[in-house]
Amino acid sequence: MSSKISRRTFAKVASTAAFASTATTALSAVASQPGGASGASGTSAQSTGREFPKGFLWGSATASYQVEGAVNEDGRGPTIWDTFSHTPGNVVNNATGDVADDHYHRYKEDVQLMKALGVKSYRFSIAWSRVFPQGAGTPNPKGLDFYNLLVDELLANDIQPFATLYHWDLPQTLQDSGGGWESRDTSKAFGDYAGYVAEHLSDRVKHFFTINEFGAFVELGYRIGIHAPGLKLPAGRFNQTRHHAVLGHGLAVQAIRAKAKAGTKVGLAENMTICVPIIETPQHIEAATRAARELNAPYMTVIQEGKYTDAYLTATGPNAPKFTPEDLKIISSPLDFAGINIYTPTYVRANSSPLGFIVVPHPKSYPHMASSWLSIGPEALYWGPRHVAKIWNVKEIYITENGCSSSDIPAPDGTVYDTDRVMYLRNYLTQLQRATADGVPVRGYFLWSLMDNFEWADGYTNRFGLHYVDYASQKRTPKLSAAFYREVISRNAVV
Ligand code: PNW
Repeated sequence: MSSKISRRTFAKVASTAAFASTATTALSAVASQPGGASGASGTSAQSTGREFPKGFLWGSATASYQVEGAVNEDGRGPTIWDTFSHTPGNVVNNATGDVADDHYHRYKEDVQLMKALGVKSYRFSIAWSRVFPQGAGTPNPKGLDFYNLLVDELLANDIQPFATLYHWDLPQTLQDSGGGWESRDTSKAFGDYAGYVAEHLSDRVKHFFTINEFGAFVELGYRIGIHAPGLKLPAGRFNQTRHHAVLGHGLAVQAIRAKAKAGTKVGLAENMTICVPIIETPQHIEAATRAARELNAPYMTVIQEGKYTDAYLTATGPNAPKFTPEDLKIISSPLDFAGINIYTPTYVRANSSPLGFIVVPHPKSYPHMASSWLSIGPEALYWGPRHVAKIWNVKEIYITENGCSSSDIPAPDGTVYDTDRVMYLRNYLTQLQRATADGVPVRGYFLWSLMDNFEWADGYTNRFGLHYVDYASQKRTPKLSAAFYREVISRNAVV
């Protein structure tokens, strides 16, 4: 290298000019043939020892309001996200989910994207207000029809449907009548809706998730106010809202058990705080394990244990939730599996405080993906399922979401070379493989997301998809990460 060119300049010139400009290839040429790269060839990656267990279920995920569009079709009732996104100032560029990915009309094409990836399962959510436009009362058969069609299309393509019953699009009527999840009536209505859906879909849908991310929609929607319904409730009312959310989950579990066909399984999809020991020593591991119980006290812990931890009740004091022993029994109704959404780590160390742990905040220089909250910590995918298996003896675990946002600008050849997403996924999957190798019973993984979509308050600015969506034309184009994921699936190994 000429001494006049700095190392950084050299790297930049080499990567952008010399190589990228010759990359006229489509992604099919980037990825090797399925299964063709194993073995002793000097050019193939070594994947021996990085395999996932036989039968590991690879999938991808989306949610109704983020992809469907068609908000005024076939009798769908308005939701808190329609109201929130249509209120100026709430979402970046005042974007809404009115059209989103138009998945409501393009679901067949989208199932083909899944088929090309090789996923064997798809996690989608059902829009409550399509099925019960008023949240309760008279069902709307046309609303359920869409999910009947989607499920049939998935099964015809050998893809197992995993349905989430609540991914944040609460019928507006329930918000108007009693303050949404602030009211026990919403918990009750949710149970009834869940039972109705299970009754009608469980001949073909064998896995249901009750609620997606208590830890996000309750906190962001009712305490911080940056998600629908945009409230900043005082502590007492807020903690009661948390309680009604877990109660709604429990009522839904009971209703599904009562109405679904035999063999139907039910669980939840929670974005637990993932406590990672700062160093893997016995003391820090023990501290992280204690932290995992305490930092998830209002949701996962009460669901698994049927009690709020003493520390949670002490900390909330006069603002603690009001509940009966019967509530706790409902909330902790036995589950068939646990789903965990995992994006970021929370580092924990042992200390001499009464609880025996303390959270170590991320330093200012800590790296994150395009979304500023999305701190990179692959070990979260090891410690999350390990804690759940160890603390609560859960025998069947799914990673119900993992993935990342990236700037995703198409190259001149039209492809998004999202090497940063591939880096993120490869590192996280390495830690997930480590968990399975250690005997943690992780049965499947749903990558968020199948395609770019409405990213809540960020609108369409943060892209999480394996497929790039041109929102003007609705064209979907596989990114480099789609080719990577296809390779992982076909080899059932980290590649
Ligand atoms: C999850 N945070 O949301 C949701 O389940 C998806 O609907 C969403 O698109 C995806 O993750 C990516 O954001 C989260 O601020 C939103 O920590 C925010 C946070 C975590 C998860």
